Amino acid sequence: MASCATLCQWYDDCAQSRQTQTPVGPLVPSGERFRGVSSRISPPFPHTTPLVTPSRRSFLETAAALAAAGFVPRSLLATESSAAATPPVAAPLIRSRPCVVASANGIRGVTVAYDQIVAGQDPLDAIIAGVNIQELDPNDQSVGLGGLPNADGVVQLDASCMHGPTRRAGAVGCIEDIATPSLVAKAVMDYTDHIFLVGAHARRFALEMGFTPQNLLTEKSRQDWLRWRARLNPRDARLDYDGAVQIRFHTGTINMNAVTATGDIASVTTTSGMSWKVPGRVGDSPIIGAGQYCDNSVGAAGSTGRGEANIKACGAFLAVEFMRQGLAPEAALLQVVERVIAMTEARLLDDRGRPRFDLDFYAVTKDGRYAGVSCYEGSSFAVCDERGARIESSAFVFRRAERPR
Ligand code: SD4
Repeated sequence: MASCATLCQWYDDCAQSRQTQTPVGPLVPSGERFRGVSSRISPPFPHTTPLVTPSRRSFLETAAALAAAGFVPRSLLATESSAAATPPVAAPLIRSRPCVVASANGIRGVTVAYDQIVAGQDPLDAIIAGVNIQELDPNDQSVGLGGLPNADGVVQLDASCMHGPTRRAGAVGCIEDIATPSLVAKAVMDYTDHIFLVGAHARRFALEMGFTPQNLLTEKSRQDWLRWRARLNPRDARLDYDGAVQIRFHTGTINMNAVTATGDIASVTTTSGMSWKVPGRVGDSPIIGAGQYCDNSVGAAGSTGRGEANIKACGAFLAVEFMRQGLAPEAALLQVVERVIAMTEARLLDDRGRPRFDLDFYAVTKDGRYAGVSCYEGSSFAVCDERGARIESSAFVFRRAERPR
């Protein structure tokens, strides 16, 4: 347990950095008009309580509580004498409860990521370790190894990530032969002055960085592709599709977002995109601000589902902006879905304005609140916090029965 003197020293060392923290934006009322319901109720005006600058006394109480719960950073677990020898400098202020939120297929990953962040691991490293589980799982046909291929039978992957504390981002689009594009996106972030590499050059960059190429098309995904090929409409995946029977497009993706006990935030999304896509097609997942976004002073958000619908609304960025304005995560995500629908062309809406596609969003705030929201009732998401890993029902805009046939 950290001694009181050590904690006081650390608190005082933080005082100066607290002066410079970004203020929270103005409040706006939450979106009362939405029809979605959730199993959880979020406080409507989350930022009426300041996120920063607790009193010295409340800081010590918080630190003691976090220590008891096992959340105190390793740096605080020093003895009095070792603290004197190496005084902690510029240590971040504790102001959050650790939380990891992801698409439902991230249920294994959120546990891994959560364990890592409470052990003091960087949040981006932690969530990338979480999504690597799905990327490397040949049975998950929505990401990485075993992902469903494009129309040519080639697995092309997209991924992006953001690191809140350093305000950096990385992305790859249409990369082939590398099972963990999330790690390549992070390598773009870490080792180049760029943000986004695509296609053959993204692959070449990965090889230069030491990634091992492999055939990502599993036998199961190849058989699925062959079945689709056998029933291919000549104009499949093109705008003049004539309504003939076709093998359904499949979608799948993993988005994961985390906040640590010290309020540091990160986000990542990785995918094989839509199955049977036009070769070269890039979805929303690798687009910073669409497939995922994070701002260390506010929170993070990301998406799964029809990328073409999300890209035009910059959904992840918009969600973070709504949270910055004071909306709770669920209200923010419901507003994003409403915006997506407002930006959708008529051919993808039924005669009552309901979308003919699925789109889900996930978000976490700097103080550890979270939400998942979907266009239609029936979706779920994965979350892990001090109560453990679990699947929760997403809030929604339309009831299941309202979905166009
Ligand atoms: C894409 N958003 O490529 C991805 C696909 C997806 O669940 O998330 N599917 O458009």
